[in-house]
Amino acid sequence: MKKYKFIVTLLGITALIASCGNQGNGSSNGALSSSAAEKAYVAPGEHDEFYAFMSGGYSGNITVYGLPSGRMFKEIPVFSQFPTSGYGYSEETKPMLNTSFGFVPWDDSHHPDISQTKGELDGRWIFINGNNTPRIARVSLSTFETEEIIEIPNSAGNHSSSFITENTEYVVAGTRFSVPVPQRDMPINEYKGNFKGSLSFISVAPENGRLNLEFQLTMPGFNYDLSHPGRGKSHGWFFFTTYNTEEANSLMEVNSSQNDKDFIAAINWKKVEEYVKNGGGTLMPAEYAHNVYDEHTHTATSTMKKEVLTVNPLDVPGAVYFLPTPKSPHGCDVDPSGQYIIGNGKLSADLTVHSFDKMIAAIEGKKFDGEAYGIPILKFEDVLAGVVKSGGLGPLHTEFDGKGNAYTTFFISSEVVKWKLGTWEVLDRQATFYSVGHLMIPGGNSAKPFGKYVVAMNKITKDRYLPVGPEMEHSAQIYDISGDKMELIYDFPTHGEPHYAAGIPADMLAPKSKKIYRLDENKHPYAVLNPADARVERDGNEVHVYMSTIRSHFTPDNIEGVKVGDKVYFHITNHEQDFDVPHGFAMIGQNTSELLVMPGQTKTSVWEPKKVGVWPFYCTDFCSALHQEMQGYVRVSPASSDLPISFSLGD
Ligand code: RUQ
Ligand code: CUA
Repeated sequence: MKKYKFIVTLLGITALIASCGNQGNGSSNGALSSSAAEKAYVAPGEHDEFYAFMSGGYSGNITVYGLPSGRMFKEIPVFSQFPTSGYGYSEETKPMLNTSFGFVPWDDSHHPDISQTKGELDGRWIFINGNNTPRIARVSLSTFETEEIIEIPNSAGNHSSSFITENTEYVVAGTRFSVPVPQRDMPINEYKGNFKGSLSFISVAPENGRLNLEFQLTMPGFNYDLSHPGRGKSHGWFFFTTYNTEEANSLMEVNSSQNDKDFIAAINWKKVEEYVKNGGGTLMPAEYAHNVYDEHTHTATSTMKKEVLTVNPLDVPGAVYFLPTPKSPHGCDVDPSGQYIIGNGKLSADLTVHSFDKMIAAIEGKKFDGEAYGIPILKFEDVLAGVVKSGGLGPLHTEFDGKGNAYTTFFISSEVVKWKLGTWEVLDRQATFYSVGHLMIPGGNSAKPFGKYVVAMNKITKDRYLPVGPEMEHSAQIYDISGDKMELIYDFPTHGEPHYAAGIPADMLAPKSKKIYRLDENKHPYAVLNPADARVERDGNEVHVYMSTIRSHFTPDNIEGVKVGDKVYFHITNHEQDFDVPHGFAMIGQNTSELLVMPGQTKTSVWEPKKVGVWPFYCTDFCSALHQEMQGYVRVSPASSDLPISFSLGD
């Protein structure tokens, strides 16, 4: 451990020397402010400057952090069941995880993206993709709860997702793995020419965020890895990196790395949209779930959709072009002006920067270099704006600071490299610990980045923290980028595997963060709005408990007349109307998780009693000095019993 401290100290000294030698641009590089600890320190009781929403990778969720403190505020359950709140366990939220494959209680979440208006963050919603069972989720940035999940048919490994257009017209989802479309029984080695890659455009209703899968472009069977929207001058276009243009289906690490160049696919979605509005496209049978959570009934519903509109790119001339891009590109990033499209060939050292203006000129001049499945390929030299001779290895992702600089991560050489847009010169490089994947600057994927910090999200942790067995949480580092040189100011563990993240100034979200649900707006069909209406009703072998909670009791708290073989529904309404006073509910032997019921909310927990006896339930959240008294009993009689239902409180 001492050794590492020593190295860190050395690095600190190096940074200090570097910043001393660079007095050009003043204040933030001065000797006093070079105290890294001070820059990351947010005093107890003080609030952070930014929210950072990190994808949870194989946790399926999103975690919320503060910047620059690196403090974790919340885990928002999205694609995974979450016993901490009862998400995916309560009757109300189970439909959120419904899919055409049935109930899928997990996913792999990669790329959060915050809604935008005119290319700038607007803080209404955050979207994220489920990679494994293709889905897109919309999370409210006032309740910080998942409100909607839509499944994507004809997709597999939903990875070039979920990125949004400049005015949140669409959230875009692309398939990483091409598959037979429609799915069918066929030999795998007949992949080439037969499998397809679907790029899906999901509209977002401006008033309430509702998602609708408008159309799917049926592209050649490549792997569509990442994507980003055009903005400003390139608004109306969307760019996707591809790899495996070889269309290999086995030993991919060799066979899909044969071509010197793969493509960035440039999609003029406005053209496709117009084509579709004029009746273009083919309706194809499909099956995909659309799940919506209603804030007033506190309940989700799942609807199975039956059709999807597919578009053959060859039917929309001028809508799709390929830009040759070296060496199996991964990241596909667009600068804040919309002029530069950066493709990071993960097997190369150099970054390829394409020019939007040059692309348009080449298209207008009809200067093509052949075609792939009928889609015109532009000439590499005609669209190239420049090459960044990075000196690093394994470039992955790029973000922007809004001051004319770009920052690219290098997985193999474990570093972030800062370079200048337009001159392509490398300005600075800082080590990451270790093997960095994505990086994030708040607003770094918009027309208006807030270029004060960059967060590097690493794949390998190794010796950064105390060992905790073979598996470590992934590490992240925060760098201050307000000066000429990046300065490492903090290092913190994350949860799951944060692929991408999205950040936003705290003052855009904090004032509108919801504090309670209003009881008088509760439209849950099983809500108890007045404790006097609390009751227990039998309906065949179903028992419905209409229960209310307030510090510090359940109403009712003694229930008799329940029998073995019954199915007992506890519908629990929290009557608190104070910020941060949830009550919990847990029943002994229940085959599900506890529930955490927010003030004004109703949630339902199911219990199927298996044994005769008197069984307790209790509140799981320490809600008051008398929280330990917040408990009750259910008497369970034999299946043959004819004891009638009765219930009480205080007698
Ligand atoms: S990935 S580390 Cu976005 Cu899933 Cu690049
Ligand atoms: Cu309610 Cu503890």
